[in-house]
Amino acid sequence: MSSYIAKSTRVRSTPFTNRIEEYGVQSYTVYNHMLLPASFKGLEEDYYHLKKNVQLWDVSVERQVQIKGPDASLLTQLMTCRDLSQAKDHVCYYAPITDDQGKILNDPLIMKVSSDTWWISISDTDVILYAKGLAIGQNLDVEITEPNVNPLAVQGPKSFELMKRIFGEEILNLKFFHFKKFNFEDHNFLIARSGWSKQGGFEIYVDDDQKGLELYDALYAKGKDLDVRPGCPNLIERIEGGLLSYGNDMNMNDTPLECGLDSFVSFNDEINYLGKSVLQKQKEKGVTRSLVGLKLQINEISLTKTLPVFYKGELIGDLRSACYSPQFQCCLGIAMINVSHHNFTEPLNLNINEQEITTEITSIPFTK
Ligand code: THG
Repeated sequence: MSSYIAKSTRVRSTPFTNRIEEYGVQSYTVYNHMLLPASFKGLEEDYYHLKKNVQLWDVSVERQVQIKGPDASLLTQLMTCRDLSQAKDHVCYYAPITDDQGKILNDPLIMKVSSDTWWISISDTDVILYAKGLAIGQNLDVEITEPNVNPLAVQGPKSFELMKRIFGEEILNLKFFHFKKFNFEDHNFLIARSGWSKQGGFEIYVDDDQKGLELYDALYAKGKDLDVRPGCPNLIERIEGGLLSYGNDMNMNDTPLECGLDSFVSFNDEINYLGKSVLQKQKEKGVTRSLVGLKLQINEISLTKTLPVFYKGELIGDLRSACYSPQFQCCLGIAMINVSHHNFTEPLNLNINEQEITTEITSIPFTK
């Protein structure tokens, strides 16, 4: 039996919901209290298409928390362990949000969009509440809002050709994780070379619903010969590529150091953020567990909750995401495992879900 998500104002639709329903969205998930398409023709078919062609992704769920005002930089830095003191106003920064214990509350991209305004492009938790709480508690002079901005991602190897047809050759000069304004029919759209896939592409920050729909239709019309299709973040592609998913692979009981995000954690004396002293201690002592990749010698797996992982009867961690990978021809998993059991040289016999599975423990991203 199939089941449906009951729509309401609380589970928000997006400016593109009508289009993707017309084009045959198969399932949704909910992310930031909003509809996120989860499949169109099926997980594997969507995966093969994404790796070869170009897809339009309605990722409106990547909400922007806008921090504006004289204390905007202070507040934004207070929330993230990444050093933003040298942030440029045309670059995206992957910047984990931490609490006072150094635990991860969110893993957004952060962009300085003007001298006193930041956008925090969030994953699935209510960062706006944390920001407001801190601003009130610390008496900061900022205005915190969620503007009507609905990102549309154009992903896949043919995204470059498609975007060139709409925005001209100049868009091809945009470097990875850089952003700039580009014109379409008298409207300037902020566009970044980014997106939650490893297949290349762009994210268009749509700040006008009507113009956004016109742009959506133009991308669709101009991409016919490229086999453009609606799409969405793909579980298989993102696991193969090692893109971590907050709420799945990491949660608010984990620190960035346990999640292998060390390069986004600053211990610079001049930088002040919540959880810094705790993270400093953890860095000195070393973590006791961390995220690893698992290559599981089975042909099928599907998770709806984390699964405990046992080795010789002992609980050594938990499996947080997994799928069958056509590229690696085995199942791939992302798991939090005690460092005492990181064994990168020989396969182990692990017990997961009452099944003995020969498993290779590897680093993330996976390598062949
Ligand atoms: N785009 C935008 N907002 C987002 C996401 C996005 N918000 C939610 C979620 N995704 C945030 N998390 C991520 C995680 C990984 C990446 C982007 C956002 C990513 N990482 C690159 C990688 O791992 O190869 C590069 C990281 C780096 O080196 O800085 O792209 O996708 N707007």
